[in-house]
Amino acid sequence: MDPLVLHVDGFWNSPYVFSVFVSLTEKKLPFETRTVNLHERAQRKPEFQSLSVTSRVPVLEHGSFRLSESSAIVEYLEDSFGPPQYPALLPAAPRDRARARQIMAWIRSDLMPIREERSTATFLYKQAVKPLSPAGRAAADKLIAAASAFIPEGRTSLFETFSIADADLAMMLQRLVGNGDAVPAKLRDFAAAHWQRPSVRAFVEHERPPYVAY
Ligand SMILES: N[C@@H](CCC(=O)N[C@@H](CS)C(=O)NCC(=O)O)C(=O)O
Repeated sequence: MDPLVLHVDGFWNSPYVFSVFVSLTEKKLPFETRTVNLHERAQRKPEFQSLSVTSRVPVLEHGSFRLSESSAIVEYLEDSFGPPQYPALLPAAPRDRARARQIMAWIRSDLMPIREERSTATFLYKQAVKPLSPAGRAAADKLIAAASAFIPEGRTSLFETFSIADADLAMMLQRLVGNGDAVPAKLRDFAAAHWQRPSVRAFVEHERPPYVAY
């Protein structure tokens, strides 16, 4: 098999890197990681620019093929290493697959005040945070309403089996849960269940250098 190399941010706190790292780990694929120190603007170096084209992490190398954009990488992994030989990242039923993609696209394109006021560094590096601003609270309420609608009652997964949309949604909810913001019990249970998942632990517990704000 062509070797797989994942280019990650130096602080291991990119939610997009997280999604791809968890996908590779769930599929039990052997892969190496290479760090790109964004705070040193290493993404602008010509060698990374030519590799990534877009100068952002994550980038997956699979042999001579290079791909950026986390959702494209997840889909590529699912197409290249699909079930039944490898564990699935997306549900099998078309409507569930579409819902998973909807949630993934929404998480990547909305809720900016939460991403700003509750950056992943706040809980992965345990930084002090201020109370949510009115815009942050409005975004939190929107996240809580949508997640409550998406997650079926009595379940700690979106669908019958794990999907990468679960991990993405858990990471977004963890921004609130991990900072002590009020979240309904159903969503806390959902986030806690996924936070214990071995693929998620492997990312959360990965060694990190001291954080430098940039
Ligand atoms: N839509 C992209 C977002 C990737 C992204 O924003 N990566 C950030 C790190 S979290 C990055 O590389 N920033 C460096 C830059 O934009 O210069 C994805 O899903 O992969």
